[in-house]
Amino acid sequence: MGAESIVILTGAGISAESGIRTFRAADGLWEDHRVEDVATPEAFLRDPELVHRFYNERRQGLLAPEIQPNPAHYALAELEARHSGSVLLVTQNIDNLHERAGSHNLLHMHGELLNMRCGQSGEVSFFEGASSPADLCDCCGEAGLLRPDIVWFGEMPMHMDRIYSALDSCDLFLSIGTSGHVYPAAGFVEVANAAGAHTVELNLEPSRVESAFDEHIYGAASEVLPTYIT
Ligand code: BV8
Repeated sequence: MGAESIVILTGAGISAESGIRTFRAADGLWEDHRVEDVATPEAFLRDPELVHRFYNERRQGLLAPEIQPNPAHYALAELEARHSGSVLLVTQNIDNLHERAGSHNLLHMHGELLNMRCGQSGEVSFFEGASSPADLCDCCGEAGLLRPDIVWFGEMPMHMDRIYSALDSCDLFLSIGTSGHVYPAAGFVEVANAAGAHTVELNLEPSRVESAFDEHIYGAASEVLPTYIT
């Protein structure tokens, strides 16, 4: 891969073959719970018990032994290890499969399922259990302040400055396993295009923003990615 600086964006599709349901697949997560019922600050205010339960379910699901990184995650970790230039991996996913596959230069722009955050102090801590509104935070010692360290709809995604500065100077932008529904992630390809980068969409099917990409490679990530990066 000749490019000097690579930015990679991943979405739920890269974890699909690891057994984590995507949001928009027929049996996706959103079908079980309407988005406005769980992934918004308003929902958390209105019904914290439901929102804690929704993330507890997904956290326990993620920690199940059968959930493992798949060849697509490993291919990206290998690309980072081998590439002489810079590789920044930006994921929309809240799972930890990229880390477990060995990726290091990684930003979770929508947060992480295995972290909890205190709404008052902002303190973030690793968390693998089941949370509830009654839990006391270690920092303030009060109940009702802990929330999943996850970016809900209407909230500002994380690490945006670092992401935009990497996009502004990248030569290659790979978008993998994302449907292009959710912004600002779906707009990253335009920033990469403006920077003069070569932009590639690797997905099971055309995304909503497929027309913005120079190149399209369709197929299952665990099949197309290992071949693409060699
Ligand atoms: C913000 C954490 C402003 C939660 C998530 C109207 C128009 C445009 C935008 C908006 C609008 N109304 C509102 C907005 C903004 C909104 C938005 O974009 N809404 C959409 C729905 C229209 N965005 C926001 O609210 C964002 N914040 O804008 O803030 C702001 C500015 C300043 C100050 C304050 C605020 C925040 C968005 C983050 C929401 N949180 N996740 C949780 O997980 O519970 S988003 C969540 O959904 C995921 O993180 C992910 O990003 C997204 C799902 O998308 P994908 O990852 O693409 O998954 P999906 O299932 O859709 O697609 C999977 C793809 O993989 C498919 O294409 C499939 O074909 C493919 N695939 C399947 N299997 C495979 C495969 N590919 C390869 N191999 C396979 N095996």
